[in-house]
Amino acid sequence: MASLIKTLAAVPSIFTTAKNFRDNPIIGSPTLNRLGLHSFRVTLADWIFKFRQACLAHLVPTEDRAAFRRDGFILKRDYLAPDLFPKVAAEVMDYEAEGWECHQGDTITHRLLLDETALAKLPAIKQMLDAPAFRGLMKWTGGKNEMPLFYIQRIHNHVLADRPDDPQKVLHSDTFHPTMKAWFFIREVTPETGPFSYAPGTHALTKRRLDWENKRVAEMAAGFKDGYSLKGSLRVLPEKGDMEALGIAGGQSMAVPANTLVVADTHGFHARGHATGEITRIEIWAYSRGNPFNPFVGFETGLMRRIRHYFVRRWLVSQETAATARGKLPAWRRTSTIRT
Ligand SMILES: O=C(O)CCC(=O)C(=O)O
Ligand SMILES: [Fe+2]
Repeated sequence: MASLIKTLAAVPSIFTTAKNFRDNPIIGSPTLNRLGLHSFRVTLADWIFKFRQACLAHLVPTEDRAAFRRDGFILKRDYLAPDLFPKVAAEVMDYEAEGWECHQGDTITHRLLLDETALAKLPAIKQMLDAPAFRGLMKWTGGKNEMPLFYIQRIHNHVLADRPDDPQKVLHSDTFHPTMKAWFFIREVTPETGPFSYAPGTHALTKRRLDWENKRVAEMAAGFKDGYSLKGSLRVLPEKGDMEALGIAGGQSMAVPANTLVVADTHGFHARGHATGEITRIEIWAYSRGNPFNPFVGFETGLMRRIRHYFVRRWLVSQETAATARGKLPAWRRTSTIRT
């Protein structure tokens, strides 16, 4: 009875961002997925994303749209003007505030939310984020008439001794639908720094991709265990023959100079490259994700943005409180320390 109630309660999640094959009895239902539930969600979300992007196409030059459609990412070197970049870089390096860090494998990801309070102290970063061309690019690539969330992000590679490898270093897709993340690199990203890497063109929803996903979903229902895949972020596992099945050779490594912007659809296959030793990558990072089944591009006012930031902070605090109550460490831990 309890499991029937849990199953019925999960039905509406079909039309949300829900992606957990292990914990959600509808999303992970072998019968429903055999009948085409996973294909249906992936395909419908892809159509709706393309529709929303079409509504916002006027915001972005044709060549940028063509690159994003072809490759699943846009890479722009020398992004900021020579007078603005050093000011933005200095603000990023010097800004101190309470932040949050996540330990995954032997990596620490540290984030400082760029909300109204932060941006009031960071005029050069604010100028960058407010520029109409940048705003247009963020909105179109995210398929929403609203700006993503922005953070100052530091990736500290190999800082946690005796821990397994960083799971972000395995080629993966973040979720079942198009979703945007962006990185604006403040310092040069050398091959040693663990560059972002992306397999060009893998955002495209081909029959080959969908067949591979359906096969993996069926394998998981039959007992195949890969933790992150089960949680809805499908991993490309070379030992399972996934590279051949998908026809991909691997990620293109984005070892790039400072002042480079990368905007990617992380439904495509990507990873954090392997870093050599204890080394930090630092960037302004953007994250855009909404309900993939919402056909409306929406809009955003200053007040709505403040409310979003408030909820981000509230979520951070509540996951901390919930974990502490269970005697566990939270996924995101509050910290005032900034490692260099
Ligand atoms: O930090 C990176 O290079 C990529 C990490 C990643 O997979 C993600 O942010 O989705
Ligand atoms: Fe990812």
